[in-house]
Amino acid sequence: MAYEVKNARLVAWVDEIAGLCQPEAVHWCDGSREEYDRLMAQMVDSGMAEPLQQRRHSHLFRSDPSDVARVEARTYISTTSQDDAGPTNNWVAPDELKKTMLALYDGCMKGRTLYVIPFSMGPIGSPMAKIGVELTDSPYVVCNMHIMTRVGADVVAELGPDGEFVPCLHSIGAPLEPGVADVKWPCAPMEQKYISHFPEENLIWSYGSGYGGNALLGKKCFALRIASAMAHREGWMAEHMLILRLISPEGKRYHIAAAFPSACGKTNLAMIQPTLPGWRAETLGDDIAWMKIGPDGRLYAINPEAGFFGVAPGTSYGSNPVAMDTVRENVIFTNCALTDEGDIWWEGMGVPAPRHAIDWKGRDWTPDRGEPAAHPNARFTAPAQQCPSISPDWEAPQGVPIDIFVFGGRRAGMVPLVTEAFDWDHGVFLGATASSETTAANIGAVGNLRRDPFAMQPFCGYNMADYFGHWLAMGDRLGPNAPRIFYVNWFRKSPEGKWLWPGYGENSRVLKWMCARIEGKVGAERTPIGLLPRVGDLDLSGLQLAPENLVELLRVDSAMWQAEVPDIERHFSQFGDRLPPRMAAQVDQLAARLRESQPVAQA
Ligand code: GTP
Ligand code: SPV
Ligand code: MN
Repeated sequence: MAYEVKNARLVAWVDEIAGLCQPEAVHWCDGSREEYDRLMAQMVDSGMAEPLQQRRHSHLFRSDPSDVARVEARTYISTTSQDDAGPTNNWVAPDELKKTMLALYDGCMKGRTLYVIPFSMGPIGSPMAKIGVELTDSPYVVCNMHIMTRVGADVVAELGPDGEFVPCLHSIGAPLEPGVADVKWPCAPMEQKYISHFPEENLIWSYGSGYGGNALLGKKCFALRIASAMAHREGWMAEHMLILRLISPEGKRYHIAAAFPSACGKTNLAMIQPTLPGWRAETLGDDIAWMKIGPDGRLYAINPEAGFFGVAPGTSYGSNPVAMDTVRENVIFTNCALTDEGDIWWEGMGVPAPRHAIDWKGRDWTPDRGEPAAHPNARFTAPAQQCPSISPDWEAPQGVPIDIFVFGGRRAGMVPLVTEAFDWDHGVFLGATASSETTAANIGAVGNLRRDPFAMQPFCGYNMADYFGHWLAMGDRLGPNAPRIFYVNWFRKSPEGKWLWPGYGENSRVLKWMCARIEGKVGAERTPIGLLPRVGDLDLSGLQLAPENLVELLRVDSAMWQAEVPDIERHFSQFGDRLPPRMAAQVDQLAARLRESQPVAQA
């Protein structure tokens, strides 16, 4: 061990888990480059990892075809009372779930090493940072955690003899019997997978999956599900949000935090290269924001992560050049295709498909195959600090003050390009009723419309109705310092299935309108669903956009929205008495505005 562990609770817990899981060895991780390289070399030897000839210090992994994304159906919020988990979470009573999982954990690490990963979410020493310790039998998880979090001796020192940490137990659920050859991506069958959270004791138990948010427990499990429950108790916020600094030509800074569901554009917006002359952007985070009210009464955000676990397909020099430059070296690629030259490739990379490649399942692939070479949820794991647009303040311990909240989703129809909330309560209503078509980031059907409130449907560690109430309470505390709230939809399609809006860097035009709204420099039209830019309010200089597209992007179809009201009522009715009355009032107000539907009044 490269450091001394004085934390008695940690030592006792590691002993207890080692006794339960019966690993062959226990290794305390120090987070060093040497450790990373040693584990990678072992995984290259075992055939699990493929070093990439064309990218320095980078490797490709192929997961088991059954283990390619988060598993919401196997994810549990285990509270004493089911009501505290609420209707949007899977629930099993803690005693019962623990009994089931203890049976699975019994001897589950036989023939493997138990790695102890002390990690910090947030810059070490930041008043907003929190410490976790992940125990895992996956060296792939260790290397990913090296990139995604801050790992090592500094964390153990910060923890001290009696510091608090969140215990995060992870096993791939594939004990290795003596003499049996390992498979390349060991994991357990679906019905044995459990991604379990015990928010009443800040505890995480994950079993059976080695992929992404199921296994890198600092991310969704800790920084969102457990942290959201902590934040509710303690009066702060843990959100599925990117953090972006937008700088106007005059040098004025705006900090934007935006919540879109998985695979709906957070990483892309976080790394935006504004197409509007003079506007610049800096990246602070691409997936999670922890926010607290500062001494000046404003809301300050930090990114608890240290890397990006980004969607690969669709990432190109055309769509996201910053991401392309971020993944040139020191990267872990998972489920991308491998070219004959020893580089990775994916659909939508903006370069022609290779004539031959090895696909994500490890098979020979040619473009005529009729199947994608990369899995739609193929990912890159890359250090944030090597992102060319990373903000000099991305590790500022106090965070950055948020001016603008943006919610959104992926909707081919109806939802306009951008809407501004009338006020905080209405903004919370927009977040609470957010809807999106499902994506490959979860195992399950893709393209199904569902409500995904605040992009937190899969990540809220307590009753979602109480979460709405928490947002209302935070707004009350913030008062005039509350960020302004907007709702966007980059994903409108024509009847022929073409994007109506170019997206990516051109989204800066929408962001500019938001900033101008804050400054009171631009108008808006009052519609039943919120404040919308009029055609002349958006800066579209230099953009070739068909006028009929723009009209469609900014159109509010009252009849369609009227049909949406019963669906919103159904969505809210699942919360029963627990729904804050202020949210119920918002539905009534929306219905009334739609009935009246008085067009065009100036805001
Ligand atoms: P998670 O990591 O799962 O939380 O996803 P994310 O929200 O960070 O999504 P990401 O930015 O990785 O985008 C997912 C997909 O949406 C990619 O294929 C992008 O190319 C695509 N996308 C992102 N922004 C836009 C946009 O403005 N317009 C269009 N048409 N597609 C976009
Ligand atoms: C998401 O699904 O929102 C992700 C990827 O960011 S994962 O870490 O797998 O949850
Ligand atoms: Mn995400």
